[in-house]
Amino acid sequence: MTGTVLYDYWRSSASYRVRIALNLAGIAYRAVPVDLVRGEHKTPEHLARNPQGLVPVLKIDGQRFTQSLAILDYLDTTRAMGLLPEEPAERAREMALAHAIAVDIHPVCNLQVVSYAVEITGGRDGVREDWMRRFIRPGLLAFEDMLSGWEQSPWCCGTRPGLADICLLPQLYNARRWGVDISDMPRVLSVEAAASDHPAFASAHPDAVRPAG
Ligand SMILES: N[C@@H](CCC(=O)N[C@@H](CS)C(=O)NCC(=O)O)C(=O)O
Repeated sequence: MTGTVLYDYWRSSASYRVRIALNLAGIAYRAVPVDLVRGEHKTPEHLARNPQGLVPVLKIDGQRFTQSLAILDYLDTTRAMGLLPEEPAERAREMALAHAIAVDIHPVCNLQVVSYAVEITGGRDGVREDWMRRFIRPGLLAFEDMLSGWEQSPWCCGTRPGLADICLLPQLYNARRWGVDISDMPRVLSVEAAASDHPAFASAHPDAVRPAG
């Protein structure tokens, strides 16, 4: 295995997290799209990469990794990215922010979960949108409250982008995609503004990596 390869899907939040981190670390990579809508993540080829049948999968340093938070931890540790504060209490608080999104909001809004909710409600119009709004808005409101413990300048937890920001931005993309009202979340909105001006975040955005056609 040579070179860094990211198996991802342009709209996948977990993949978006890894793209941001690779960009922040300055690691060049080749993206191999795994189309979730076409079910390519359930093919034998992809299941051989990740038995969970999920993206992302990252090949790097001659190894293969799954689970975006584990991948972020590997990049942070091996590339000294400083994604988390060193002080233990601050570190635990920033991890809590990241987990509030990646462990609590994101899994219930995953494709297979929402598709099943639509299926068992007979495919009623609007179920997908209702489901997304039901979980994303309260989750982000709590995140906004959790941020009150930090001096924002301009990122979630200080002057440089960290783990919380890497988890937040993909979730905001989804919030906007599903019409979730975030207008009453000023701290979240200010992080979004900071990211829109940052090349590592901007070039990881789904619209910047969407395959042609
Ligand atoms: N905890 C995993 C979650 C990965 C995950 O759920 N990926 C989604 C895309 S964001 C996926 O592959 N979904 C396929 C499906 O739901 O069928 C991680 O952080 O990597």
